[in-house]
Amino acid sequence: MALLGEKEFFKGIGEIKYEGKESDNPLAFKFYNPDQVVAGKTMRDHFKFAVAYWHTLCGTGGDPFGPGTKQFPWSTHPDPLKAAEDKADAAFEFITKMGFDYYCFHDFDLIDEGGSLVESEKRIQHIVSYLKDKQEVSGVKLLWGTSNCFSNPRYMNGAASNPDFDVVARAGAQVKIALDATMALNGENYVFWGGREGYMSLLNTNMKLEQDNIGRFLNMAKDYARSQGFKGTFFIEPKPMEPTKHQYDFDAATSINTIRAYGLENDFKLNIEVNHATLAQHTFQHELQVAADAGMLGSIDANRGDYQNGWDTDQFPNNVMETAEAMLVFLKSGGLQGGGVNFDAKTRRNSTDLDDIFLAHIGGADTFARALLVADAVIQNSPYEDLLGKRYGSFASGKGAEFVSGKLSLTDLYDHASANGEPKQTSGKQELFENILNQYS
Ligand code: XUL
Ligand code: CO
Repeated sequence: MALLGEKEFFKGIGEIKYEGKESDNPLAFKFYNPDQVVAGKTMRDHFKFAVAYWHTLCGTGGDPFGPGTKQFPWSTHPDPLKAAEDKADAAFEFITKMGFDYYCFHDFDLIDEGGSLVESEKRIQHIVSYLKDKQEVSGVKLLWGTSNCFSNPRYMNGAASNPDFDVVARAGAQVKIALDATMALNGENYVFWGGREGYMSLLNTNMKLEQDNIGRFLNMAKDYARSQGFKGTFFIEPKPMEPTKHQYDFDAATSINTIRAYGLENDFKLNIEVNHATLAQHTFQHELQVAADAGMLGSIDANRGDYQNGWDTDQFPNNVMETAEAMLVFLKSGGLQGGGVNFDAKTRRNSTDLDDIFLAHIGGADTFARALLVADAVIQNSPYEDLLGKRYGSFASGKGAEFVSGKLSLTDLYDHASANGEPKQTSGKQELFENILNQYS
């Protein structure tokens, strides 16, 4: 294959194809049929599936109790530039074999950080020009870029929210370089996940100054990118905790407040991650709905948590029924604005074969595809929409409609209530709604 150059990292694995649910081939899609049209769009266009560089190419499975377990045949070269090129070759081989169109990265997933800002920038520029060629040859595109302002010890007290201006400025320089890289690669969006933007103890924290500084910082990043011609959308990715106890962008509602409080609503939307939603004690579909209702449903980081664990396990999605509830919100709100579905997920530490990475992404894509089909069938063929409409039918005509259009006063409510006596009891029919979802799955 011309695309692969001399090296092939995933030997013995060819292009992953759709073979339908009767197929016994583990290395085939059973439900994700990229060209199948659902609700007026191909699955490929609905999802814009992306591979997350940090997990898939960099994550060898280390955890607080032990080192990585996976032997990746790339990134072994002693020269960091060559190691980064190998990693890029592996990335593009993988993405192309999966038949996906997109990838996402943090700056220092692409190449190791250098010993100084100047050296780091040189390294990033080197790998960006290498990736540019790979994008051109393969047709793979950059869904979003971001900057890792949370791993390096210099950010232990935060990046944009750091109490020391020198660190804030250092983060600014890093974000400028990451924005330049994203723009050079025609990145469609840029993400801010506030890794250490939060606090552990209020005793040593000036919360107002830290949050206002984040607002100033985001505005600077936006102004710079716009001045360089960037047309894409910026996303904030909410997360309630981990690494800090109190993250400033706790959930969708909190992040929407950040966006509005600092005048960013024309440029920023949200990137909603499943496991971050559940850590915030919300469902994924709740977070999608909050974002959609604000006109800010931009992108998705697909994964799942574990119901018995209270941390960010970043497992691949596999729950069709839960994802179907999310796809109902997705379809009814018109999909994602500018973003896509990025598999921010990692294989388990004891999944050590290279083909496990394929199996994981196949499972994730099939889960979303099957869930989309369920949601579409529920909307198109079931009594669901009718039932939902009827539940709110009292606002469609008469006094209810006048209330919705703002024509009534509190005295009008009093008059209506006085004339009508005790309202009749109306069942919420939750079990019926749940049964419909089950029936159409
Ligand atoms: C962390 C997380 C990040 C962001 C990008 O939980 O989700 O990988 O997606 O920084
Ligand atoms: Co994420």
